[in-house]
Amino acid sequence: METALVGCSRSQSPLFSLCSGCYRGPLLHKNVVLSKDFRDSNRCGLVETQLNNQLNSITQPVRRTLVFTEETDNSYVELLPQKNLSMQAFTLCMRLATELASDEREIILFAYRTVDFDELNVWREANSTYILYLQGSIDGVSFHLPELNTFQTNLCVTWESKSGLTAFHVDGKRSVRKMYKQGNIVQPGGRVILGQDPDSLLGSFDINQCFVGEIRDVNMWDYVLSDSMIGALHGGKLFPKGNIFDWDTVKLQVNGIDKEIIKTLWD
Ligand SMILES: [Ca+2]
Repeated sequence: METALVGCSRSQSPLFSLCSGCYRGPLLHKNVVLSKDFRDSNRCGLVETQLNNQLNSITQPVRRTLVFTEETDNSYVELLPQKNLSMQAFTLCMRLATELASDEREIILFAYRTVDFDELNVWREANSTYILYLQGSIDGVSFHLPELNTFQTNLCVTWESKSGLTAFHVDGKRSVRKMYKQGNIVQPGGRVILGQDPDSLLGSFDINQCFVGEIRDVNMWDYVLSDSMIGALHGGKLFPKGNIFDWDTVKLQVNGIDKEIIKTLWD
């Protein structure tokens, strides 16, 4: 597939990863012409606005969707990160759809496990709260959020060690902020999987905790994205590439005895 280099900027703002790189993707619209202001600008706000306007005319590129069609206690998808998960802050986003009602059971949404700990886990609990756990699964921070349902929900969670501030975003709207694990550092050396809760490294799964439904657009950054960036991301207007996971390029490995129940679709 032909690739388009849509735009670059010389700016290095850490808040806008767009501003420190270029959009590369399928050449879907050959008539995109960047203004001289865009090419020469060092101001992220201007770059963001102009890129917004110009990307609005581009069709979204085709993306992978993982479909977990049935419950299993042995099959999962491993994500291979671009760099290790030694982090003092992060933003994790994903699009989820499930018909497992909250009064049925808990569901693991994202699991990063080291040998010793559930280092960074995200759950939808049976009482309809959402919980982030860092370094253990005892004292998580919980939020009351709208239900996941059969349509895709864009769920993001942000955390920063320095302040301890933690928040969820659902379809671009932020929850209240809460304090959690101030001073903690997410440790490297673990494995990231979707679909199962590992009680040991890549094992000890429980069929009553597995994910059933669809997952796509799993992106992760080792810094906190602003509310406006997460809102723009939800709207599909920007492409701030995740520097831990970039869903467009992340390597996925489907594993397990019943791995055929996990389908990879392109839509
Ligand atoms: Ca478990």
